[in-house]
Amino acid sequence: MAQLKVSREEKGFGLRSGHRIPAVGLGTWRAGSQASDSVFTAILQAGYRHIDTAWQYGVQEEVGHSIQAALQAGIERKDLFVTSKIWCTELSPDRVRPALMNTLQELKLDYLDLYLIHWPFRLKEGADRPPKAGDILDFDMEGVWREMENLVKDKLVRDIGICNFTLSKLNKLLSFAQIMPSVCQMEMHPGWRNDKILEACKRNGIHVTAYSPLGSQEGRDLIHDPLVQMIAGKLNKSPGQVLVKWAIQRGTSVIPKSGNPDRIKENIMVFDWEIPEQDFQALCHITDQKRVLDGEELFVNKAEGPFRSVADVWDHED
Ligand code: NDP
Ligand code: 1BO
Repeated sequence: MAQLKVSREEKGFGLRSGHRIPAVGLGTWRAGSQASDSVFTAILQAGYRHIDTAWQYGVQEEVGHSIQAALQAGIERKDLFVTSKIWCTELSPDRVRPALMNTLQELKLDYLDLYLIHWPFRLKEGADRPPKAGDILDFDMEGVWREMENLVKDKLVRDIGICNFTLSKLNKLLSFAQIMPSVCQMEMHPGWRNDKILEACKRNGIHVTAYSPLGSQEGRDLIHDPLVQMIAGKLNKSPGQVLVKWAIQRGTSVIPKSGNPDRIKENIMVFDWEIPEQDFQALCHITDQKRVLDGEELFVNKAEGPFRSVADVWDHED
């Protein structure tokens, strides 16, 4: 895997639309009651300009509150990059625009920088976890994407994209997209490199954002991985910084979540130093590769329905 240099001045990556995405953003999944303070700290004290949220996280109002506070403190809207995601229950063409309008209202914004399809599966409202028979509905990917494209045409969102796609779903989308996805957001860290989708996105000019870059909460404990710790010690950086920097050196933007002010600040202090090639490559060769977010709880019903296993969710591509 070749490394990619991120512009030191911009600290971001260009999108095919001509817009730029900041290299480091703040994740807000499971931020709960800390969301508002975290976003405030991130923007006004740590210098983040990229916030990643989603309707499903239930924190958009708190995120919006702190974005407003940042704007009132003098940060310009054009300098922020705000991402949100459409949830599975809204994945029918007639529900796309109302879902976006609700998200804009919660965030107190008049446009989003990036709107993503959160997962490429349509769930019935009130679907159980795991889903029962009939909870997973047909997903009209083309009809939904057309409506996402219309949001761009109407300047309600600047870029559109996808999350949790497989190669076969990506190819299907590319066969009818009139506006290409600018960004594909996927789980990526040294314990789940996800190389195939990264390469496919690069071939198609789609920028990739790495989610769960630290292995996620109660996921994979990469912070205490001996290799990560060894490299962190050698570079006099924290394990979290090494994981964030590894993602950037792969050419991906990255959205670590933290509710702790010190860790929020630490996670963005990843510029003006590099992981040396040998250490970068060592992190690229961890053999125990496994997803943390495999979608089992959300989509798998072993007895009935379209997804009887995690392999079904991922189109048997792993
Ligand atoms: P991360 O990999 O960002 O890990 C978050 C965990 O790491 C938290 O427990 C946090 O604790 C801890 N942490 C943060 N910084 C450090 C540090 N420097 N040292 C040690 N521990 C640290 O997990 P997420 O799964 O939250 O992923 C990040 C973001 O990606 C999400 O918040 C969300 O915005 C997005 N995402 C998108 C998905 C999608 O389907 N599109 C799926 C999953 C995530 P603490 O808060 O106490 O610091
Ligand atoms: C269930 C949502 C996963 C985090 O984006």
